[in-house]
Amino acid sequence: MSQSNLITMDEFTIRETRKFPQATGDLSALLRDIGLAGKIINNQVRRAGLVDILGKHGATNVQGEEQMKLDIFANDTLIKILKNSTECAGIASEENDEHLSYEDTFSLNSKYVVLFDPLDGSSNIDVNAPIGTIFAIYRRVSELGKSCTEADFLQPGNRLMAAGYVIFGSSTMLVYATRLGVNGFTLEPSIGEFCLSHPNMKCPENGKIYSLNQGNSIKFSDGMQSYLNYCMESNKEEGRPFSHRYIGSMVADMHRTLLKGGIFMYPADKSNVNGKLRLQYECNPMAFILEAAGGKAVSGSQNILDITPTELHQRVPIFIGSKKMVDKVMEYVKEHEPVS
Ligand code: AHM
Ligand code: MG
Repeated sequence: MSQSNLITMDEFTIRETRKFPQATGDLSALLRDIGLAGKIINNQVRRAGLVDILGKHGATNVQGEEQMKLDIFANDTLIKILKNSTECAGIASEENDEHLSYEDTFSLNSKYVVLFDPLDGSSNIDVNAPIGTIFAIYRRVSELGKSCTEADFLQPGNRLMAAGYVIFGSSTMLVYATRLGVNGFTLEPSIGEFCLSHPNMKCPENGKIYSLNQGNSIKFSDGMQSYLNYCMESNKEEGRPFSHRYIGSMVADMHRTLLKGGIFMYPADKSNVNGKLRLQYECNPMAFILEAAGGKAVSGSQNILDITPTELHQRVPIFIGSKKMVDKVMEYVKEHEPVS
Protein backbone atom coordinates (compact mmCIF):
# COMPACT_ATOMS: atom_id res chain seq x y z
CA MET A 1 0.00 0.00 0.00
CA SER A 2 1.41 3.41 -0.87
CA GLN A 3 1.75 5.76 2.07
CA SER A 4 -0.89 8.07 0.60
CA ASN A 5 -3.47 5.29 1.03
CA LEU A 6 -2.86 5.04 4.75
CA ILE A 7 -5.63 5.95 7.17
CA THR A 8 -4.23 7.32 10.41
CA MET A 9 -5.81 6.45 13.73
CA ASP A 10 -6.80 10.07 14.15
CA GLU A 11 -8.63 10.19 10.81
CA PHE A 12 -10.29 6.87 11.52
CA THR A 13 -11.49 7.90 14.99
CA ILE A 14 -12.90 11.19 13.72
CA ARG A 15 -14.78 9.35 10.93
CA GLU A 16 -16.20 6.91 13.48
CA THR A 17 -17.39 9.67 15.82
CA ARG A 18 -19.12 11.43 12.91
CA LYS A 19 -21.49 8.47 12.80
CA PHE A 20 -23.01 10.03 15.93
CA PRO A 21 -24.23 13.58 15.26
CA GLN A 22 -24.24 14.40 18.99
CA ALA A 23 -20.59 13.31 19.48
CA THR A 24 -18.24 16.13 20.46
CA GLY A 25 -14.94 14.56 19.38
CA ASP A 26 -13.61 14.63 22.97
CA LEU A 27 -13.01 10.88 22.97
CA SER A 28 -11.08 11.09 19.67
CA ALA A 29 -8.84 13.75 21.16
CA LEU A 30 -8.23 11.62 24.24
CA LEU A 31 -7.35 8.57 22.12
CA ARG A 32 -4.95 10.73 20.12
CA ASP A 33 -3.24 11.81 23.36
CA ILE A 34 -2.93 8.19 24.49
CA GLY A 35 -1.48 7.36 21.04
CA LEU A 36 1.08 10.14 21.53
CA ALA A 37 2.09 8.69 24.90
CA GLY A 38 2.34 5.27 23.18
CA LYS A 39 4.76 6.68 20.60
CA ILE A 40 6.95 8.30 23.27
CA ILE A 41 7.03 5.08 25.33
CA ASN A 42 7.76 3.16 22.12
CA ASN A 43 10.85 5.29 21.51
CA GLN A 44 12.29 4.34 24.88
CA VAL A 45 11.26 0.67 24.66
CA ARG A 46 12.98 0.37 21.26
CA ARG A 47 16.22 1.65 22.80
CA ALA A 48 15.97 -0.42 25.96
CA GLY A 49 19.11 -2.42 25.29
CA LEU A 50 21.12 0.64 24.29
CA VAL A 51 20.51 3.24 26.92
CA ASP A 52 21.07 2.95 30.60
CA ILE A 53 17.37 2.85 31.29
CA LEU A 54 17.15 -0.91 31.42
CA GLY A 55 17.17 -2.55 34.80
CA LYS A 56 15.51 -2.49 38.14
CA HIS A 57 14.67 0.83 39.71
CA GLY A 58 14.88 -0.47 43.23
CA ALA A 59 11.47 0.83 44.31
CA THR A 60 8.42 -1.35 44.87
CA ASN A 61 4.86 -0.56 43.85
CA VAL A 62 1.72 -0.80 45.97
CA GLN A 63 1.53 -4.57 45.41
CA GLY A 64 5.08 -5.02 46.71
CA GLU A 65 6.44 -5.86 43.25
CA GLU A 66 9.68 -4.57 41.83
CA GLN A 67 9.36 -1.76 39.31
CA MET A 68 11.67 -1.47 36.34
CA LYS A 69 12.98 1.87 35.10
CA LEU A 70 10.92 1.69 31.94
CA ASP A 71 7.77 1.25 34.06
CA ILE A 72 8.48 4.57 35.72
CA PHE A 73 9.21 6.27 32.42
CA ALA A 74 5.96 4.94 30.89
CA ASN A 75 3.98 5.92 33.98
CA ASP A 76 5.41 9.47 34.06
CA THR A 77 4.82 9.88 30.32
CA LEU A 78 1.15 8.91 30.52
CA ILE A 79 0.59 11.07 33.61
CA LYS A 80 2.15 14.13 31.93
CA ILE A 81 0.51 13.70 28.51
CA LEU A 82 -2.91 13.16 30.05
CA LYS A 83 -2.42 16.16 32.33
CA ASN A 84 -1.78 18.30 29.25
CA SER A 85 -4.78 16.75 27.50
CA THR A 86 -7.89 18.88 27.56
CA GLU A 87 -10.04 15.75 27.83
CA CYS A 88 -8.88 13.99 30.99
CA ALA A 89 -10.03 14.85 34.52
CA GLY A 90 -7.69 12.40 36.24
CA ILE A 91 -5.95 9.05 36.13
CA ALA A 92 -5.36 5.90 38.12
CA SER A 93 -2.29 3.82 37.43
CA GLU A 94 -1.23 0.34 38.43
CA GLU A 95 1.99 1.97 39.65
CA ASN A 96 0.35 4.61 41.89
CA ASP A 97 -1.33 3.95 45.24
CA GLU A 98 -4.11 6.51 44.73
CA HIS A 99 -5.88 8.12 41.82
CA LEU A 100 -4.67 11.53 40.66
CA SER A 101 -6.98 14.46 39.92
CA TYR A 102 -5.76 17.14 37.51
CA GLU A 103 -6.68 20.54 38.94
CA ASP A 104 -6.40 22.95 35.99
CA THR A 105 -9.57 24.46 34.55
CA PHE A 106 -9.59 22.34 31.38
CA SER A 107 -9.14 19.10 33.31
CA LEU A 108 -11.72 19.94 35.97
CA ASN A 109 -14.26 20.35 33.18
CA SER A 110 -13.25 17.18 31.33
CA LYS A 111 -15.69 14.30 31.04
CA TYR A 112 -13.28 11.37 31.09
CA VAL A 113 -10.93 9.57 33.46
CA VAL A 114 -8.28 7.08 32.33
CA LEU A 115 -6.88 4.02 34.09
CA PHE A 116 -3.72 2.36 32.86
CA ASP A 117 -1.08 -0.26 33.38
CA PRO A 118 1.81 1.77 31.94
CA LEU A 119 4.04 -1.16 31.03
CA ASP A 120 2.54 -4.58 31.52
CA GLY A 121 4.76 -7.65 31.46
CA SER A 122 7.79 -5.58 32.43
CA SER A 123 9.71 -8.62 33.65
CA ASN A 124 10.00 -9.43 29.92
CA ILE A 125 12.04 -6.29 29.17
CA ASP A 126 15.34 -7.95 30.02
CA VAL A 127 14.72 -10.77 27.52
CA ASN A 128 13.43 -8.58 24.68
CA ALA A 129 9.96 -10.16 24.62
CA PRO A 130 6.79 -8.16 23.83
CA ILE A 131 5.38 -5.84 26.49
CA GLY A 132 2.54 -3.35 26.37
CA THR A 133 0.57 -0.45 27.77
CA ILE A 134 -3.08 -1.12 28.69
CA PHE A 135 -5.68 1.67 29.08
CA ALA A 136 -9.33 2.06 30.00
CA ILE A 137 -11.52 5.15 29.63
CA TYR A 138 -14.63 5.92 31.70
CA ARG A 139 -16.99 8.87 31.64
CA ARG A 140 -16.69 10.35 35.10
CA VAL A 141 -19.63 10.15 37.53
CA SER A 142 -18.47 13.07 39.69
CA GLU A 143 -19.59 16.63 39.09
CA LEU A 144 -17.99 18.51 36.17
CA GLY A 145 -15.96 21.52 37.28
CA LYS A 146 -14.79 19.76 40.46
CA SER A 147 -11.95 17.32 41.19
CA CYS A 148 -12.61 13.79 40.02
CA THR A 149 -13.12 11.26 42.83
CA GLU A 150 -12.30 7.62 43.47
CA ALA A 151 -15.87 6.67 42.49
CA ASP A 152 -15.00 7.67 38.90
CA PHE A 153 -12.41 4.88 38.85
CA LEU A 154 -14.49 2.22 40.62
CA GLN A 155 -17.07 1.75 37.88
CA PRO A 156 -17.76 -1.72 36.46
CA GLY A 157 -16.25 -2.56 33.10
CA ASN A 158 -19.65 -2.53 31.43
CA ARG A 159 -19.57 1.27 31.76
CA LEU A 160 -16.31 1.66 29.83
CA MET A 161 -16.39 4.10 26.92
CA ALA A 162 -13.26 2.68 25.32
CA ALA A 163 -10.28 0.49 26.16
CA GLY A 164 -7.16 -0.60 24.38
CA TYR A 165 -3.51 -1.46 24.46
CA VAL A 166 -0.27 -0.62 22.74
CA ILE A 167 1.87 -3.68 22.07
CA PHE A 168 5.60 -3.25 21.66
CA GLY A 169 6.25 -6.41 19.65
CA SER A 170 7.93 -7.12 16.34
CA SER A 171 6.03 -4.03 15.29
CA THR A 172 4.25 -1.51 17.51
CA MET A 173 0.47 -1.59 17.38
CA LEU A 174 -2.32 0.27 19.10
CA VAL A 175 -5.57 -1.69 19.36
CA TYR A 176 -8.64 -0.01 20.77
CA ALA A 177 -12.26 -0.94 21.26
CA THR A 178 -15.44 1.06 21.58
CA ARG A 179 -18.95 -0.33 21.46
CA LEU A 180 -18.67 0.02 17.67
CA GLY A 181 -15.95 -2.65 17.51
CA VAL A 182 -12.22 -3.25 17.69
CA ASN A 183 -9.62 -1.85 15.33
CA GLY A 184 -5.85 -2.18 15.20
CA PHE A 185 -3.32 0.40 14.02
CA THR A 186 0.33 -0.32 13.26
CA LEU A 187 2.92 2.36 13.87
CA GLU A 188 4.43 3.44 10.54
CA PRO A 189 7.83 4.57 11.86
CA SER A 190 8.77 6.73 8.87
CA ILE A 191 5.82 9.08 9.43
CA GLY A 192 5.33 8.43 13.15
CA GLU A 193 1.63 7.62 12.82
CA PHE A 194 -0.52 4.69 13.91
CA CYS A 195 -2.22 3.57 10.66
CA LEU A 196 -5.24 1.33 10.26
CA SER A 197 -3.93 -2.19 9.61
CA HIS A 198 -6.46 -4.49 11.33
CA PRO A 199 -10.00 -3.16 10.74
CA ASN A 200 -12.97 -4.69 12.58
CA MET A 201 -11.03 -7.32 14.54
CA LYS A 202 -12.95 -10.45 15.57
CA CYS A 203 -11.87 -13.13 18.00
CA PRO A 204 -12.60 -16.57 16.48
CA GLU A 205 -15.50 -18.30 18.23
CA ASN A 206 -13.34 -21.31 19.01
CA GLY A 207 -9.61 -21.94 19.22
CA LYS A 208 -6.86 -24.49 19.77
CA ILE A 209 -4.44 -22.67 22.06
CA TYR A 210 -4.58 -22.54 25.86
CA SER A 211 -2.43 -20.04 27.68
CA LEU A 212 -1.63 -19.93 31.39
CA ASN A 213 1.24 -20.39 33.80
CA GLN A 214 0.96 -24.15 34.00
CA GLY A 215 3.79 -24.22 36.52
CA ASN A 216 1.19 -23.19 39.10
CA SER A 217 -1.05 -26.19 38.38
CA ILE A 218 -0.19 -28.07 41.56
CA LYS A 219 -2.02 -25.29 43.41
CA PHE A 220 -5.04 -25.28 41.06
CA SER A 221 -8.51 -26.57 41.93
CA ASP A 222 -9.62 -30.05 40.84
CA GLY A 223 -11.80 -28.45 38.13
CA MET A 224 -8.85 -26.57 36.66
CA GLN A 225 -6.64 -29.64 36.78
CA SER A 226 -9.21 -31.74 34.94
CA TYR A 227 -9.65 -28.97 32.34
CA LEU A 228 -5.89 -29.00 31.76
CA ASN A 229 -6.04 -32.78 31.26
CA TYR A 230 -8.84 -32.19 28.73
CA CYS A 231 -6.60 -29.70 26.87
CA MET A 232 -3.73 -32.19 26.75
CA GLU A 233 -5.75 -35.31 25.86
CA SER A 234 -5.56 -36.58 22.32
CA ASN A 235 -8.90 -36.41 20.47
CA LYS A 236 -8.84 -36.05 16.72
CA GLU A 237 -12.55 -35.18 16.37
CA GLU A 238 -12.28 -32.15 18.61
CA GLY A 239 -8.85 -31.20 17.36
CA ARG A 240 -7.10 -31.84 20.66
CA PRO A 241 -4.54 -31.87 22.21
CA PHE A 242 -4.40 -28.11 22.16
CA SER A 243 -1.18 -26.15 21.84
CA HIS A 244 0.10 -24.41 24.95
CA ARG A 245 1.51 -20.89 24.48
CA TYR A 246 2.44 -18.55 27.32
CA ILE A 247 4.61 -15.48 26.95
CA GLY A 248 3.98 -14.20 30.48
CA SER A 249 3.10 -10.77 29.14
CA MET A 250 -0.67 -10.37 29.18
CA VAL A 251 -0.76 -7.91 26.28
CA ALA A 252 1.18 -10.31 24.05
CA ASP A 253 -0.83 -13.37 25.11
CA MET A 254 -4.09 -11.45 24.60
CA HIS A 255 -3.05 -10.05 21.23
CA ARG A 256 -2.46 -13.58 19.98
CA THR A 257 -5.75 -14.74 21.51
CA LEU A 258 -7.64 -11.91 19.80
CA LEU A 259 -6.13 -12.67 16.40
CA LYS A 260 -5.94 -16.47 16.45
CA GLY A 261 -8.52 -17.49 19.03
CA GLY A 262 -7.79 -19.55 22.13
CA ILE A 263 -8.08 -19.00 25.84
CA PHE A 264 -5.93 -17.07 28.31
CA MET A 265 -6.30 -17.87 31.99
CA TYR A 266 -4.96 -16.57 35.27
CA PRO A 267 -7.07 -18.58 37.70
CA ALA A 268 -7.22 -18.45 41.48
CA ASP A 269 -4.98 -20.95 43.22
CA LYS A 270 -4.53 -22.16 46.77
CA SER A 271 -2.18 -19.32 47.71
CA ASN A 272 -3.73 -16.55 45.55
CA VAL A 273 -7.49 -16.80 45.94
CA ASN A 274 -8.07 -13.82 43.64
CA GLY A 275 -5.48 -14.78 41.04
CA LYS A 276 -2.82 -12.24 40.13
CA LEU A 277 -4.14 -9.82 37.56
CA ARG A 278 -5.77 -6.50 38.38
CA LEU A 279 -9.41 -5.93 37.60
CA GLN A 280 -9.20 -2.23 36.72
CA TYR A 281 -5.90 -2.07 34.85
CA GLU A 282 -5.67 -5.43 33.09
CA CYS A 283 -8.83 -7.56 33.21
CA ASN A 284 -11.56 -4.97 32.51
CA PRO A 285 -9.87 -3.35 29.50
CA MET A 286 -9.01 -6.75 27.99
CA ALA A 287 -12.52 -8.07 28.69
CA PHE A 288 -14.06 -5.01 27.02
CA ILE A 289 -11.86 -5.48 23.94
CA LEU A 290 -12.52 -9.22 23.69
CA GLU A 291 -16.28 -8.83 24.15
CA ALA A 292 -16.37 -6.10 21.49
CA ALA A 293 -14.59 -8.60 19.21
CA GLY A 294 -17.12 -11.37 19.96
CA GLY A 295 -15.13 -13.15 22.68
CA LYS A 296 -15.91 -13.66 26.34
CA ALA A 297 -14.29 -12.97 29.73
CA VAL A 298 -15.36 -14.36 33.12
CA SER A 299 -13.92 -14.52 36.62
CA GLY A 300 -15.49 -17.90 37.33
CA SER A 301 -18.63 -16.69 39.07
CA GLN A 302 -19.50 -13.78 36.78
CA ASN A 303 -18.65 -11.80 33.67
CA ILE A 304 -15.57 -9.69 34.33
CA LEU A 305 -17.36 -6.58 33.03
CA ASP A 306 -20.21 -6.96 35.56
CA ILE A 307 -17.95 -6.83 38.62
CA THR A 308 -18.27 -3.60 40.60
CA PRO A 309 -14.79 -2.81 41.92
CA THR A 310 -14.47 -2.01 45.61
CA GLU A 311 -10.85 -0.89 45.59
CA LEU A 312 -8.45 0.47 42.98
CA HIS A 313 -5.93 -2.34 42.99
CA GLN A 314 -8.13 -5.40 43.40
CA ARG A 315 -7.22 -8.65 41.72
CA VAL A 316 -9.54 -11.09 40.04
CA PRO A 317 -9.23 -14.56 38.46
CA ILE A 318 -9.73 -14.39 34.69
CA PHE A 319 -10.68 -16.77 31.84
CA ILE A 320 -10.78 -14.84 28.57
CA GLY A 321 -10.79 -15.56 24.86
CA SER A 322 -12.82 -17.50 22.30
CA LYS A 323 -16.37 -17.87 23.55
CA LYS A 324 -16.56 -21.65 23.19
CA MET A 325 -13.29 -22.22 25.00
CA VAL A 326 -14.34 -19.98 27.90
CA ASP A 327 -17.66 -21.86 28.15
CA LYS A 328 -15.79 -25.18 28.15
CA VAL A 329 -13.42 -24.33 30.99
CA MET A 330 -16.39 -23.09 33.02
CA GLU A 331 -18.11 -26.48 32.55
CA TYR A 332 -15.11 -28.15 34.16
CA VAL A 333 -14.72 -25.60 36.94
CA LYS A 334 -18.43 -25.63 37.82
CA GLU A 335 -18.73 -29.41 37.69
CA HIS A 336 -16.09 -29.79 40.39
CA GLU A 337 -16.97 -26.81 42.55
CA PRO A 338 -20.29 -25.17 41.77
CA VAL A 339 -19.87 -21.40 41.99
CA SER A 340 -22.60 -19.01 43.03
P1 AHM B 1 2.93 -6.86 35.78
O1 AHM B 1 1.77 -5.91 35.63
O2 AHM B 1 3.63 -6.68 37.08
O3 AHM B 1 3.85 -6.84 34.60
O4 AHM B 1 2.32 -8.36 35.93
C1 AHM B 1 1.35 -8.79 35.07
C2 AHM B 1 1.89 -9.91 34.22
C3 AHM B 1 1.03 -10.18 33.03
O5 AHM B 1 1.46 -9.45 31.93
C4 AHM B 1 1.23 -11.65 32.83
O6 AHM B 1 0.13 -12.26 32.22
C5 AHM B 1 1.43 -12.17 34.23
O7 AHM B 1 1.88 -11.08 35.00
C6 AHM B 1 2.45 -13.25 34.31
O8 AHM B 1 2.50 -13.72 35.61
P2 AHM B 1 3.28 -15.07 36.00
O9 AHM B 1 4.73 -14.76 35.90
O10 AHM B 1 2.84 -15.34 37.43
O11 AHM B 1 2.84 -16.15 35.08
MG1 MG C 1 0.40 -5.41 34.61
